[in-house]
Amino acid sequence: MTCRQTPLRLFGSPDSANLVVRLALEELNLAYEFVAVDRAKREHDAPAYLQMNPQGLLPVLVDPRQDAPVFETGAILLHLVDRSGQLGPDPASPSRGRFLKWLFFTSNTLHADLRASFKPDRYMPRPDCRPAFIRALRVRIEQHFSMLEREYSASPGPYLLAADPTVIDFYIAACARWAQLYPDGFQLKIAPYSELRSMMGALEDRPAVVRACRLEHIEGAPFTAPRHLDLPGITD
Ligand SMILES: N[C@@H](CCC(=O)N[C@@H](CS)C(=O)NCC(=O)O)C(=O)O
Repeated sequence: MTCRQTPLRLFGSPDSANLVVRLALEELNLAYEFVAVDRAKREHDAPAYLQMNPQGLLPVLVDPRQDAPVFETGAILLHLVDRSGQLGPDPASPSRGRFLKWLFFTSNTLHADLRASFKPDRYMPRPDCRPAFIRALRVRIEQHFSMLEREYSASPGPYLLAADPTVIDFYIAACARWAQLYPDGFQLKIAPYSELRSMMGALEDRPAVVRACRLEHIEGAPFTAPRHLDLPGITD
């Protein structure tokens, strides 16, 4: 009798935050099932989905070894690093603190500000205040990328911690992709951030990144020359 282990299950929609998790899963070569959630039909608001993530946000990772579904992109990434012992330093490593602080910065600050820039109406209901809100977000987001650019310049590179990528690089590259495509009223210009750009170029050459992007319906150079997806329901 063969005993088949239940694989990981990733819930997501093309080019949503699940992209980051997919990049890590493909790089780790882990078996997983992708469960498509139709954002146009607001399937992430359905009771069954809210039981997994009461925020109604993508992504969710169901790991049969865990006693509950995992949500929050940063938490899922850290879980995958700890589970696999790859794509990030272990807790005893001297670079663990550096790894954690930039992972949390990316999740709590960069990704959070980007989210507000994609949906400013949810954060600033008054339309007359929205242009000023968007301007402030733009300044913050550019400062975040400048800070990251300085950190990449200080690394022997091309990745944040050194010669090999960690989940942080995938997360930052995806944030840079979205910052160039989805903010309401502006697009980040990536050219001035040359270290970030070379890191993203190096990622684009990795077979796992090519595979993940194909599965997410992303065409062309996903980070250095991103293009909108021609699919319904992406940003609804
Ligand atoms: N802090 C969350 C943010 C996730 C997030 O913003 N997900 C978006 C897709 S990129 C989403 O589910 N949007 C649906 C909505 O806002 O209704 C995380 O890191 O997982």
